[in-house]
Amino acid sequence: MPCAADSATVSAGARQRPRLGALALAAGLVLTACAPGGGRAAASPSDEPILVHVTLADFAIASSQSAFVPLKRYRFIVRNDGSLAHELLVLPPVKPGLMTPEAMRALALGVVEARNLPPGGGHVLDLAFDKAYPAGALELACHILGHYEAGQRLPIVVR
Ligand SMILES: [Cu+2]
Repeated sequence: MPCAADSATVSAGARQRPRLGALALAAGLVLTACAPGGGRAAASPSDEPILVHVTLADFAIASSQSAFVPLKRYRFIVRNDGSLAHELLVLPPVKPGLMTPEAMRALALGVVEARNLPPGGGHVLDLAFDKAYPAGALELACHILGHYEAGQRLPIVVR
């Protein structure tokens, strides 16, 4: 399967695709990952995003909340307290090696690339879930080789 080499390091894959990062930088470091029609209504002062604090470690993910509501706006404040770089993907569970990093990014509702999450680093991800996701359908995950297998995933629900 060609996926094995492709998923060897996500950071390598990310380096080949700087476009998203450049856009994120241009957008003021806020990577918005909203599905069509989901939560992109004009922000009003009374429509502040709900802050979600996500902490990455070697090799775990903790979040201030793991249950969400469709179409609400969330602002994920992501911190990497680990000694290694990590990434954060919001996507359905994917077994390691089954998908390329690119395919996972196409599937993901939101991504913070590893280059933006060095040890001690942090990043912000704005996200609105387009619909409900029952238990088992969605998770926060780091798919850098070996990290997911080591337990760096956190199931979430949207209902
Ligand atoms: Cu990781």
